[in-house]
Amino acid sequence: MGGDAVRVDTIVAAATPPGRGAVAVVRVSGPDALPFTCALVPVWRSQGTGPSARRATLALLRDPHHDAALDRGLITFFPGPASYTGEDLVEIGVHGSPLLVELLVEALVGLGARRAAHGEFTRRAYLNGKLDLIRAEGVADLIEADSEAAHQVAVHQVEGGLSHRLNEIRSQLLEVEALVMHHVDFPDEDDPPVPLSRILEAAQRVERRLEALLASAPEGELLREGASVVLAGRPNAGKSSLYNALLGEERAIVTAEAGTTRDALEARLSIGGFPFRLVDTAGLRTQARGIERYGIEVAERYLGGADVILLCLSASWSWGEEEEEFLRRWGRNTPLVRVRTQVDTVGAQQVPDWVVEPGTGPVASVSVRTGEGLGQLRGILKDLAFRGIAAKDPAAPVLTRRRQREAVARARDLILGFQGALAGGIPAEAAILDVREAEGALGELVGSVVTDDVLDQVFRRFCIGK
Ligand SMILES: Nc1nc2c(ncn2[C@@H]2O[C@H](COP(=O)(O)OP(=O)(O)OP(=O)(O)O)[C@@H](O)[C@H]2O)c(=O)[nH]1
Ligand SMILES: [Mg+2]
Repeated sequence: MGGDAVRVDTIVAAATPPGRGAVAVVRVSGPDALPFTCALVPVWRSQGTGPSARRATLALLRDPHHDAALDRGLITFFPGPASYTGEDLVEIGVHGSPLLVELLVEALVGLGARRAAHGEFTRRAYLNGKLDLIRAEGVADLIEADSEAAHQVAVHQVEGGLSHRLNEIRSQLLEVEALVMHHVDFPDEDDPPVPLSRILEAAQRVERRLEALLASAPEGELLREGASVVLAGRPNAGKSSLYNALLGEERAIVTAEAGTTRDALEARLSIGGFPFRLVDTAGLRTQARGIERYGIEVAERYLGGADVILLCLSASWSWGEEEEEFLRRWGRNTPLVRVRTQVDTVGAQQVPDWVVEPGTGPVASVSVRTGEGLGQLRGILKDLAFRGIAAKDPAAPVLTRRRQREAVARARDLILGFQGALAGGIPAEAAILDVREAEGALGELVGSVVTDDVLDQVFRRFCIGK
């Protein structure tokens, strides 16, 4: 964090995305936010007045250096500390023209403002104690969310749900520490006021809560990234057709010719409110050569990183050695759905043996012609990738980032180490260091003690103007 000597400057950026629109908003934050803004408004400049606080005021804006009219703007002044950044902050709404926004920003830069870096407004909000680091990350998640589930988790994170849970756990760790101190205060008594068993129980309670949070991490991270679903199977199995049907648009080329798809195609979509990345791949066949062989290698790369695999096979084909080999290679570590495609081409009663083979995971029967089975397949996908989160209370805290998962895992390992040490006869006053370190790891996570590196890492991926 900045030392005393650092003078805080005034920053400026467009808060709305680039491009044309009804309105665009430029934000100015810092000690000179108000004087810089007033310098753009001739009536205020000449009369020495300005906007009233927290009230939108319409005023004509002029660039004082070029003496050129900019636009009539809607100006709202939020005096610090009751503002997003905690500093004096002005929002200037103008017509949504990219050129106008640039001229307005330039005029403010001409007056002495600096163009803001990525996430600098939120970083200032954090440094001024307006929100903790977890909530700041929630702000980024909220902006990026492209599925309802990711949005819900982000809203609760911004509102402080995860921070609250982490702070509860931190105070439980402090309680464990207090118990230990109480325990060691009476070294000569056979019956100390706090028996070891009570300390162990308290430590186990913390451990269970950390475990519960950690259990949410794999799906929480998928909520941000989207679960990758890879379509695989022999040429002409109907993979591209299914890809298009799930996306609801004709994105991939479909032909009756085997080997149509050569490259991997990837698209984001939301299924039942959950985010997915759907990948269409080249048909797998062992005899392939040249460009087709290359397509298969690309497919294999995607299969290696898949969260769910859809192994497609026409309902009229029989299960072969290729499918067996595929299962052996890819089906062990990744959830796999056997998809019977083109079911409209066979009679309803005609169910091949491979469908009823037990123990090989779910089966879906689909037709892109009739739409049959697509809803069921969507349900299976949602279940395989997001069962845990889907079953939870939407307000339950979820870890959505590696930074969060790693800190919580470290705290969990330390508390396990503490329990092991106590059980192994290490004196409690020595073992307590692990508890303190665990508390420190969670403290760093919420941002009560933090280095510039961590801040850079968190705010780098924000957009400018946020
Ligand atoms: N009747 C019927 N035909 C289908 C269905 N799905 C796919 N087809 C047909 O099957 C053929 C192959 O479909 P594709 O989607 O290109 O198959 P693919 O697995 O992507 O094939 P490659 O890219 O060559 O590996 C096309 O002629 C499709 O029209 C279906 O549900 N019903
Ligand atoms: Mg294809």
